[in-house]
Amino acid sequence: YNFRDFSMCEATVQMLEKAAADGVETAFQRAAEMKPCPIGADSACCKHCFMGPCRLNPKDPYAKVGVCGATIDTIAARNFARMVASGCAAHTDHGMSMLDVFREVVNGRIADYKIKDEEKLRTVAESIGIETAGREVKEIALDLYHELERTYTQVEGEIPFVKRVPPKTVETWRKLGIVPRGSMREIMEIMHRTHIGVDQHYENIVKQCSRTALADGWGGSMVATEISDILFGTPKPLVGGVNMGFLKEDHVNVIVHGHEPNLFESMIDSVNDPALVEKAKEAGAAGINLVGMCCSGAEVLSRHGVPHVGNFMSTEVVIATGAVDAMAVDVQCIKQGLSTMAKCYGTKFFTTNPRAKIEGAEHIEFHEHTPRSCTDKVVQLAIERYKNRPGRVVIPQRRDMGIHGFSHEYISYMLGGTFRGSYVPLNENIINGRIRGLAGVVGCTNPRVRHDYVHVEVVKELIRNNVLVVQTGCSQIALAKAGLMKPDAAVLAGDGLAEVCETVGMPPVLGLGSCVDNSRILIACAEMVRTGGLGESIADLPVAGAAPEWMSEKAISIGHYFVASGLYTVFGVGFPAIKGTKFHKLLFEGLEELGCGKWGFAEDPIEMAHLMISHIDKKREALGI
Ligand code: BF8
Repeated sequence: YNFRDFSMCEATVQMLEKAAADGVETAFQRAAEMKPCPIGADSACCKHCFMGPCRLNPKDPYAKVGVCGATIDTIAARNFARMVASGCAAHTDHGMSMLDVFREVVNGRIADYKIKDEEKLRTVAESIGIETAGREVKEIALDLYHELERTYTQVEGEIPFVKRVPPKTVETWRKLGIVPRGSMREIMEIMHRTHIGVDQHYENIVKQCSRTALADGWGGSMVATEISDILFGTPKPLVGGVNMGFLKEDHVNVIVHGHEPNLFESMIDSVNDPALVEKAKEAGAAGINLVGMCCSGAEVLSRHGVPHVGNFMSTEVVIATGAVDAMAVDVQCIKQGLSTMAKCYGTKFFTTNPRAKIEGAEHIEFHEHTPRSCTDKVVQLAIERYKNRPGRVVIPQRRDMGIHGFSHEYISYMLGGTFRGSYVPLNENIINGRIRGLAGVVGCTNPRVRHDYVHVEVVKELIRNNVLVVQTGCSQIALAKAGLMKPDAAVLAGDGLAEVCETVGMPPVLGLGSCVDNSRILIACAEMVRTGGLGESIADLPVAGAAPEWMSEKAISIGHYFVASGLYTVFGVGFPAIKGTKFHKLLFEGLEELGCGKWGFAEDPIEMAHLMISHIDKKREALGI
């Protein structure tokens, strides 16, 4: 293989070469050797009952129906719905774990964490109508806990954060019957409706997709973001480093990879514990080096500036450095292949969450009441491995510095100034045309396309056309490695955007954190509407989204909550629907006619950027700006 075709990340290519020389294969090779099933890729198969599995012909989708009579529209809509349900479940279960920690902290049952950001606690509480004036922090926090619990359990009526949605957008949702109840109810209903012989009208299935996806974006994901900010601090811009060069040969290297920030927060305490540092030194190391990967990493990069060594498609190859003494994982996007990889290189590989055990990994359970018993043990075992490092260590010498940690609060502060934090300047710059619009470029990396490349090219084309880009997750890491998270990247921006960046001293690409932090984009959109001058609903905004290298079901849920919220969202790689079918038409055209946003698709990054730009221009024209 020519590994440069696999990835544009130099460090990843270098480690792919090393792994190949060591006789070890990764997801890149497995993808190249296993072409996607052409029927499954078009979502033309159904295995919801055992009269099948049934396969339709993607080239002639209406020629056949399943054994039960299900049409291509029913089959594809049901498959899509189950992806939304799973993605929503992942985000909302993560949010619920954060809420569990919050409840225990508020009740004084966890000593290791505390409410770090009281100001954020008050703002979030006020945003959903909780009285804060003259009240104790604990009282407010308890009320907030009970309100937010409804995000999950509410049987009837609207979830709390619907109060943050622009009224006109909520009006559309009410008209369509898609205002979310608690996510448990919505996910349960999707699973019921997609069972054999229940909902067999693609329009009705898509309706439930919207409702469930909204329970993710304005529910579970938003709870995860807001509670994490309250407990661990709201991110503010800071200089942070990305890439494999942040591993240190003479240190004990510990990687945390996954999604829930509490594991990482406690690991930060463990690696700074003087007794453990002393132990590392006794073992001959200069110290302990903690770095992150994937979304856990993106979150602590934003919040604390902890270095990040790579996104989803770098998680296996990083182990080929031989420098990783321990990798601790919790939930989501953890490849089972890591277990084999860790075995090959003698890396200690630990699962920590009861929801996610992996054959071959050692399980050290993380309990939020006694978190250090897990993280200290991981560090101790990492020190053991350092002492007996089995092989040669090769660390790609690449380090990319950039600015990270732009919360939606900080965007308003940065553009509005210390004394009048507001979205007025952003809106003004959009209205006067210096900024053409806003784009959220987010999501995974996927070995079906050249790693990082589509992200980087889409974003470059957007900023060249004066579109301000906000980012999360693995996409943010791709752009950080490409050097676009620095203020001097403004030279790559069009004149208008460059002028704004230079005046404010900000990069043209703003990193907001992990995938659940896509909820920050929703809040930014709500603020833009509230501020005025850009229409009355989210669907009026000159804003678009993209997940150029998506792969996870979470990405589908995110894409669909963007769409249901009113945004145009373009995916790359492939799309699980057949062009020309009624289901496809509904997602790509019909939803917009109903007052929502719509889906788009393009494989080519330049085409993808221009689909987004045309949409932004269309919205500008409708606004008369
Ligand atoms: O939630 S961007 S590969 S790490 S799914 Fe996974 Fe995709 Fe990365 Fe985080 Ni999001």
